[in-house]
Amino acid sequence: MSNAVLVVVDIQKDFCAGGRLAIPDAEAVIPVVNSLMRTFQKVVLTQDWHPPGHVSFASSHPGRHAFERISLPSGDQVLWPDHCVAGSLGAAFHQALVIPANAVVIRKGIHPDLDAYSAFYEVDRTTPVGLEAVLRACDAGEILLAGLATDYCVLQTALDGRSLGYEVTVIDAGCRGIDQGGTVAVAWEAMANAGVRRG
Ligand code: VGL
Ligand code: ZN
Repeated sequence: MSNAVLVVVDIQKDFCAGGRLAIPDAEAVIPVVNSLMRTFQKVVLTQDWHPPGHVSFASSHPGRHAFERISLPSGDQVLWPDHCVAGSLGAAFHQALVIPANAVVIRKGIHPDLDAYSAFYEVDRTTPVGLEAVLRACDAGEILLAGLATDYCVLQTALDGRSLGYEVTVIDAGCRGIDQGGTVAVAWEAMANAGVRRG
């Protein structure tokens, strides 16, 4: 039997109420995630962590607005409000999160010209973010996923996990999405098609 690792995605102030890219009802995931974290021996938390002027920020593209899509060398990119700037208060974990002392923290989106949604690979699909190395070190064959946002970072982490051969369960009650134009429903469908379990 292989070990299961809990992966908690981007529960940061900027994605919660009052933050720069606030996700509706984001705080509702915190009690769910806190109780999951108490039951797992190995917990990984990710943090979206962008340098100022990051390529995913609309403000880095004169004349462009948040939530527009543009084409970049790395592919199609949704532009976001400035968010989770490395070291800023908005990039901090939400204060209500009870983080186990032995948790591993992985930061993603750290390269100025590349976005990262998945905790496995950046959007170029080749630059590793770090989760795979942690899973190998733990001899894990299975991940449970919860956090923000269902339709971006949770989705892409789940899909990459399946592509790499992991068993993946996404905890429905532990996730919330940005959901611009029905993207949460599309995300659940894509995850189901990839063999992701909905827990
Ligand atoms: C995320 C949009 C931009 C996420 C991160 O954590 O899902 N979404 N950066
Ligand atoms: Zn981001």
